[in-house]
Amino acid sequence: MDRDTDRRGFMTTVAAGAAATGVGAGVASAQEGDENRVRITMHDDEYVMVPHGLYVEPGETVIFESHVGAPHSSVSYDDRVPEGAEGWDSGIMDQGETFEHTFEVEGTYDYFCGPHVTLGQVGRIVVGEPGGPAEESPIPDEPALGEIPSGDEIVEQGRVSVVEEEDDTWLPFSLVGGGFGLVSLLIVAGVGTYVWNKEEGDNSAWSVGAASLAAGILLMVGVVLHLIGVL
Ligand SMILES: [Cu+2]
Repeated sequence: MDRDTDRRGFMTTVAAGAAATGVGAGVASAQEGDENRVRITMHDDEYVMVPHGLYVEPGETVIFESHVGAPHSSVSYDDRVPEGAEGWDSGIMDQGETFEHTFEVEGTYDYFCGPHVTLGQVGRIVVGEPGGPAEESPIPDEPALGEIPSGDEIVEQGRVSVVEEEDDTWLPFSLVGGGFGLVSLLIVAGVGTYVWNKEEGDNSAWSVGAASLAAGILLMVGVVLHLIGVL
């Protein structure tokens, strides 16, 4: 192989690394929007709904998204929805899966995550005017963080959350995007250094390449461990 061929190969690898970084950024921006979205997720090692108090207008749809700590579900308490209202049960959802429910009847709705209800993963939705059985007795499963807000508080604030929502929703995705970007660049640097200097028979170049590769692989392991909740 001559040097020009090496250089072309190196630049192709750099481009692939840059593309991988771009994919990471795309993951983050796809999380924007959706005012009526509840993330069924984790914060400070606790299972939480974010937000755990949400106001919607009658006829609006709420999207429940299974997030960190999945599998999760979204299930209404049978006896804590307004009279005449339909309950819901998303079934078990893996991370990234969503479930939608449209709320037609005004009142207060309490709900929980099936796998984590005993760990306090519960939430409340108010549609129009608060009311119904959910307002008449305390929720049977206390939230792991904070308190279930009153219906009036939810109407007043729109969203009530014990979690800084941007931290919770953006951080994992920034970590993933940034982590994979960095991993790509380190692997590109490792392979590139090796290819670039192969002809020279320079052992120090081998060391730089091997160190970058090792760092890239270690980082990737770290990102994966973070994703599955070990780190
Ligand atoms: Cu859960």
